[in-house]
Amino acid sequence: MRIGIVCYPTFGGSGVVATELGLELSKRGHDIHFITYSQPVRLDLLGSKVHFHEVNVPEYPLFLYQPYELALSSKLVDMVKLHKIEILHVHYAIPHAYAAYMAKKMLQEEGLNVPIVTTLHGTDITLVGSHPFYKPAVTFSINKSDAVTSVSQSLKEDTERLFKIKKEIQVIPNFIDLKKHEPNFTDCQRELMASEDERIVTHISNFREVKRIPDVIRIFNEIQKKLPAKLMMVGEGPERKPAEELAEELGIAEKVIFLGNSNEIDKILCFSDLFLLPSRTESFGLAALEAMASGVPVISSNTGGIPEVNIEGVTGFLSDVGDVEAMAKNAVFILEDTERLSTFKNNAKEASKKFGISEIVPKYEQIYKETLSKSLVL
Ligand code: GMT
Repeated sequence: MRIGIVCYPTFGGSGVVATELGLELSKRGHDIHFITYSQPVRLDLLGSKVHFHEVNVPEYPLFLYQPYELALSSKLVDMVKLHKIEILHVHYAIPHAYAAYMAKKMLQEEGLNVPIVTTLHGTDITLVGSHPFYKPAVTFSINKSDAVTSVSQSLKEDTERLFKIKKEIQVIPNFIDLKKHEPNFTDCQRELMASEDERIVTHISNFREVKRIPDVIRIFNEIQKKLPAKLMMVGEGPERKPAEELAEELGIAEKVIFLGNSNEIDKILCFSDLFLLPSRTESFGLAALEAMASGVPVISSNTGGIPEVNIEGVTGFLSDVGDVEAMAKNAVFILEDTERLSTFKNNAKEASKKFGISEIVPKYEQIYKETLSKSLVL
């Protein structure tokens, strides 16, 4: 199949999932065309089956806001015609599903029928999409998609609760390339980060308010009172500076290492002992799954789709949002006993296997096939 993938190219779960999906589909023989405003961060491999088409938005001083949807829908029309793309898979409803629908209508005028698969990722529904300023457009574009998927059962339920959805939403969980998380001892440089007696606690995110970054620092503060430990903070975003200030204020700055964005999180996770994800809401928690695949147990909040990934008492522990005390207590429980830590690590790795890329990607292929055959009948 010739598949167009639209996503956000930046660090963030939806872009990561879209990129990994495209790469895997190309390995399975499909022709993949990424269409977005810059090359996706995890897309280092362009080849005969993986293409990237940049959406340019010409600046014009009359516009206070440059019209990205317009540029994207025009680019989709051009790329579908030029590369004979058969199906468009858009990740994140805003504004991708909307732009794809406009492209579809324009293409229909020329006698071309290109079905749209929309994958909902979370913030496009729970945080941004349900805002009254966007809601009618988001509802419309979901209902006009030929197929709709969500990355967790919880997100499906949220979408049905927040919008008037007439379309069936199919749940296809996020996935992981388990091979990337196999330990490679030449790359796993634990000794650069901490001494042998220290536990390594890690957090990876885009440092937005929804991730409750101050909770990460406060949980770690309690942990380090009980046992020697370091905290690796991976990512960039508006909450980074306040987090650095909080670490300073608590007197633990030298134990908290800010590493910035990384394309090699497997090389950080391989030496991590525990992952913290205390988010206010999380449709899935891809970062937690990546941690688990590297054999890292997870201390998280019990919100959204996280309980579909992190299993209470098995791969880690889940607590109410904001319950720093409980999260810290559970973290220490896992970290203080080497044998217990090792059991949690094994459990985490084992549980991640059900989200293996080869289990999940065929589900998308199936949806493409069904959607294409339905659209041929119409
Ligand atoms: O978490 C973010 O802020 C990034 C966001 C995104 O759209 O890239 O992540 C969402 O999609 C990920 C991939 O499906 C999910 O794993 C995250 O849980 C989800 N984030 C939220 O729901 C807050």
